[in-house]
Amino acid sequence: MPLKLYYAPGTCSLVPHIALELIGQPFEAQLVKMHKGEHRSPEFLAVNPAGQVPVLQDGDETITQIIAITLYLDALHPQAGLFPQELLARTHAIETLAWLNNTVHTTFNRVFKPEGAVDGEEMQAAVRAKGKQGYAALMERLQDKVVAARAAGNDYLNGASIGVVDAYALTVIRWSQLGGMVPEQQWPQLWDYAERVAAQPAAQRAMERERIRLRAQPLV
Ligand SMILES: N[C@@H](CCC(=O)N[C@@H](CS)C(=O)NCC(=O)O)C(=O)O
Repeated sequence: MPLKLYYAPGTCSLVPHIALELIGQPFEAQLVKMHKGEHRSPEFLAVNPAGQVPVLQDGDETITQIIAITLYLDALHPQAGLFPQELLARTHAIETLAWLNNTVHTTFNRVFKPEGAVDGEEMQAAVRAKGKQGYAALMERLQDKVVAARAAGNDYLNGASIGVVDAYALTVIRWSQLGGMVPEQQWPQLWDYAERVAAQPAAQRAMERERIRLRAQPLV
């Protein structure tokens, strides 16, 4: 039975989506229409009671959380290069992945859905403004990591070819536009990197299936 990924276009499920494309074996991609509230439907809540994507199913097993899903995929397909092979490089890739997941991603939530943090329009506007500031600082740090990787002779955060950490970096750089932050002029090296990642065949296939592009219209 092929692996099955529940995804919603342009969300963080793009990360395991690109990972599955890097593996290159057939998988089932199940669209969850979040804009129609399908992630809150009884059918989807039976799959993931948290009402979130991504979800990976391997037969009867259900796995959630990007870090767990991608490490599982890596263990199943160690030759796919989802993470660096060498121990310290691998550890630092997982370190960056955890930072993207627990810091960058959660800061974006404050920009995109401040109503999840506080009540009242005024407070929400303040949370969003603070979130945008924080996100800009995080994009600066992400660019530093990209520049450091290049200085060490690596085109990507994963090394010579893209891996899970690059898929997540691409996702959050794309979000910076959705959040109306448009850091392109301010961070040319970051956008040059995002373009190079997005141009990779596995990223292209996943983005085509999701019908998304790197540059998106701001939503907030
Ligand atoms: N920590 C989770 C984050 C998952 C997450 O935030 N998913 C978002 C899309 S990017 C979602 O499904 N949001 C819908 C909701 O929370 O209602 C992971 O690593 O998988």
